[in-house]
Amino acid sequence: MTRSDLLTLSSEVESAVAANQPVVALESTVIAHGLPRPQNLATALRLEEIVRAEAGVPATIAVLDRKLCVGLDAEQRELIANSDDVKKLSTRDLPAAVARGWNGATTVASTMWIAHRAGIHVFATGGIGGVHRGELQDVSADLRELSRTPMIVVCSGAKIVLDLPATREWLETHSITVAGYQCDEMPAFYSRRSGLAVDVRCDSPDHVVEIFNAQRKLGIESALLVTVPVPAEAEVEAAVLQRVLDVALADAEREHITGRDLTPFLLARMSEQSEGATLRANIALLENNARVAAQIASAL
Ligand code: PSU
Ligand code: MN
Repeated sequence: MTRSDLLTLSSEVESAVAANQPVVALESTVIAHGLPRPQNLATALRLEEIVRAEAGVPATIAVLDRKLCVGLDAEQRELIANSDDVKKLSTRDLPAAVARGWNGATTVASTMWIAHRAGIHVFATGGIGGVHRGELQDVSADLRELSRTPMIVVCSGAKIVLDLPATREWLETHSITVAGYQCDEMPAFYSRRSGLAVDVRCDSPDHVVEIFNAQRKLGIESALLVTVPVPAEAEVEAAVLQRVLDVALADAEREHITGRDLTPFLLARMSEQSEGATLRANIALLENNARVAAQIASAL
């Protein structure tokens, strides 16, 4: 079996890629492990609708029945959202998932890996993984994949649960250009501000495309990270955010939560503690990022 036998594009995505139409890749870990039921399935559907409303073709990615699936049908989407037997698969897990027939949702890292090989150039997500807080050197594979995959990744910065200054430094060291979409500061997921500068401000999809094209001309093989702040009306107030973050981090430490379970645990705990305010922000920024990504894909 070759790599292309493993890669299955839905017919819609396949013809859109072949015809150079705007396609936006979407990840599935946020559906399976990042959001609670039933909002997860509703959000997955909504993100696809938003991409379509901007004349784009959505390509949600997951691993099902030993295939890297690009573009899911309704049944596959429901399985990812509602089955208890869906693993969180990062790039390192793809070989085992294919060999053992594990069904799984893809993270930012593995979604990029697959989307790039499917010929897709634009990907929308919520927040990327990064350098975790604390003593242990827990660095998300999302960062490494960003450093070696030439794609436009639209997000709201790195997740607030991370060590944001350390994550910012990692992006710089590995030559990942960070653009601020209508902002001068990297957003911090549920919050519009981080105090960390972006490398360049982009005010329109065309500005983003100009930089992406320059990267290609220069032969720079890393991603262009386009950071978009959460819409102001959904931003979580700083004091609330600090309180729920402190509780979540302390609970994770006490319960010895580590590895792939850490991010989903922290997000769920913050949502409980904030009476859903962080969940509302998460959904709002995902929707907004899908829209911006589709506009960028159209401009490309
Ligand atoms: N963004 C969200 N919710 C999420 C994630 C991103 O709004 O759940 C997921 C992404 O799939 C990302 C993963 O790749 O969290 C990072 O996990 P880790 O820190 O274990 O690498
Ligand atoms: Mn990790």
